[in-house]
Amino acid sequence: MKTLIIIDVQNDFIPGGSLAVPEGDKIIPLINSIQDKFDLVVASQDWHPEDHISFASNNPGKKIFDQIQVHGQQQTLWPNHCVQESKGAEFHPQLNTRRIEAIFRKGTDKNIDSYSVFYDNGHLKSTGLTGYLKAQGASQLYMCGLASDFCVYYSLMDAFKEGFACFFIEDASRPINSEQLEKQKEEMRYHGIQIISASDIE
Ligand code: VGL
Ligand code: ZN
Repeated sequence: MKTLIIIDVQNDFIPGGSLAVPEGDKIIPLINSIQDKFDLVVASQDWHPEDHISFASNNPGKKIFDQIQVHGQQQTLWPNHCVQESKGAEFHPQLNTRRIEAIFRKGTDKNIDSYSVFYDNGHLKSTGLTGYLKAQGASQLYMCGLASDFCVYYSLMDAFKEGFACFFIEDASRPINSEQLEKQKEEMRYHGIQIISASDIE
């Protein structure tokens, strides 16, 4: 069963937002145009409390994009973004949400970040997405959204480990750092994740 997972198409990740991904707005018409090709459409939202550890403002003496250690893992510090119930956390108004059957929220624990929509960055807590998808009969997962090199990449890396056939829709996604994405694409190919364009979807 073909499932589309739309990752974090939220105002804060779109130009004008606090953690804008370059050209993040360009993918929205494309995402809208492919939704009807899928049996199931699911979306994620980055959904942080105001005191979230990933915000530079909550780490005295640190600046945006500094790296810190959290539970033994490297954590990039970000501008405040996707605060629960704020405008910035809402889906972009141009995203068509009519086909979205379930929304999974992540980054809700103030003490740990979560790039993947399956697990937090420490792989301690699951969002329940795997169980939901398996119960629905999902087998092929197509992912798109923002940002390619963070939430989309980490979600794909978890998804293939959970046994799904995975597809990265590159032109329906945009990265924060395109050099980083090139390295990650090598890793995706190595693990059998297919890198496709929206026009490849039947
Ligand atoms: C994301 C940075 C911080 C993403 C979320 O959705 O890719 N990136 N939080
Ligand atoms: Zn975040």
